[in-house]
Amino acid sequence: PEGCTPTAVATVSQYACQRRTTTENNNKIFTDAFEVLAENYEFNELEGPCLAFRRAASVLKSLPAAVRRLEATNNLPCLGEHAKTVIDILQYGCSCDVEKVLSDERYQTLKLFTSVFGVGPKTAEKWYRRGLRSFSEALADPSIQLNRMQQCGFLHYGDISRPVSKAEAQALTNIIDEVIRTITPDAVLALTGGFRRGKEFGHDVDFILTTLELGKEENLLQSVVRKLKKQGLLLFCDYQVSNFDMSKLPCHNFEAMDYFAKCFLILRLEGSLVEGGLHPAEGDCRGWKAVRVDLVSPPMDRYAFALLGWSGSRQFERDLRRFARVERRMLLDNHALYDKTKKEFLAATTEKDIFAHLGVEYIEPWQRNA
Ligand code: DGT
Ligand code: MG
Repeated sequence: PEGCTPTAVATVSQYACQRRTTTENNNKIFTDAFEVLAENYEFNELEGPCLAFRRAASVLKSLPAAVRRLEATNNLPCLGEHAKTVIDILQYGCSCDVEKVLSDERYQTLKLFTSVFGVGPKTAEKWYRRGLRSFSEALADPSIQLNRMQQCGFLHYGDISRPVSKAEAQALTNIIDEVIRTITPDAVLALTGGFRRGKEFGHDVDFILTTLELGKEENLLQSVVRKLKKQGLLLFCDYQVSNFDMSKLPCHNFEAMDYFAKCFLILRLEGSLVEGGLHPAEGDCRGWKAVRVDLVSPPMDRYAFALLGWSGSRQFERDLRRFARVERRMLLDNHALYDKTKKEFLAATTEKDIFAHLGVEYIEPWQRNA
C-alpha cells in the first residue's frame, strides 16, 4: 500500500532557526489563513493561540512542496491542533473560521487602523470602541488627537501602504551610503530586514549604520538626518536616543525594542534614482514616492548581534531566542548573548560566531524567511 516504502523522512525542527526557509512559499493558501487567525488573536490579546498559529504557518513555509493531504502534516511539529483549518482548506479551498474573521467588523476595522504608520493595536482598539469605523470618521472625530507620527502616517498613507520594491530599496541604499561617506570615511552600512533576506518587496527599508571606531557612532544618526533634511529628502523623523548600557543586559523581553540609537523615517524618493522607475501606482505622476526607512546605530562591538536581530524574520528571531533559552540556557537579544551556566557574555564579531556559540548550523539570511 501507499506509504509503505521505507524512505528516510527528514524530521522538521520545531525551531525556525533550525530550518531553512527561502522566500518561496509552497503553502501560501495555508499560511495566509493561519496568519489571519494569528492576527485576530493578537487583536484580542490572546498571545498563546496567536503564537501557535504563527508557528504553524512558519513550519509550512519551510516545506519544499505544497501539502496535499492531511496525513502529510502528521509528522510536522506545531501543526496538530490546527488540522481543522488545514482540512477545510484542502476540502473547500478556504476555511470557515478564516472567512468568519475576514468578515468580522472588528477585525476589519483594527486591520484598517493599524495599517496607518504610528497606529498600533491599542490605539486602533480605542478608536474602534469609540465607534469609529473608517479613516474619514477617525479624522473627523474632535476627541481624537493625532500625534506627529500618525499625522504623517495619514498624509503619506497612499505611498507608504504600497510595497517598496527591491530597486527602490537599492536606490535608498545608494542615497544613505553617499550621505554617510561625506560624514566619515570609516562608516559601515548594512541593508537588513526583509531585503537582506532576499524579499522582492517590503513595507519599509531597514538599515544598520555605524562606524569602525567605537564611540564615533554616537553622533552619526543625527548627522545623517541633518544631511537628509538639507537635501530636502526628509518627510518625517522620529529619533530615539541610545540608552544602551551593557550593565542592563541581558534583556528578557524579545518583543521590546533594543536600546540602540535609531530613527523611524519617511523619506522622499525620486523616481529618477530608481532603476526601472518607481513601483507603479495608478494615477500617480508626481515622479516621487514617500518611503518608510528605519535606521539603527549600534556601537561596532555590538554589530553582529544587531545585524542578526534586525535581519528577521520575526519568527526566526523569536525561535532563535527560544532555542537559546530552552535548549542552551542562554539569553540572546539584539545586544548580546549571555550564557547562564557560565555566567558570562559570549563575544561575537560575525553572525556565524553567534550561531556557533548556540550550536546551531549557520543559516544564510535568505534562508531565514520563517
Ligand atoms: P517587511 O514587512 O517587508 O519590512 O519585513 P521585515 O522582515 O523587514 O520586517 P520589519 O521591517 O518590521 O522588521 C525587520 C526586523 O527588525 C524584524 O525581523 C525584527 C526587527 N524589529 C523590527 N521592529 C522590531 C520591534 O519592535 N521589536 C524587535 N525586537 N525587533 C524588531
Ligand atoms: Mg522591513
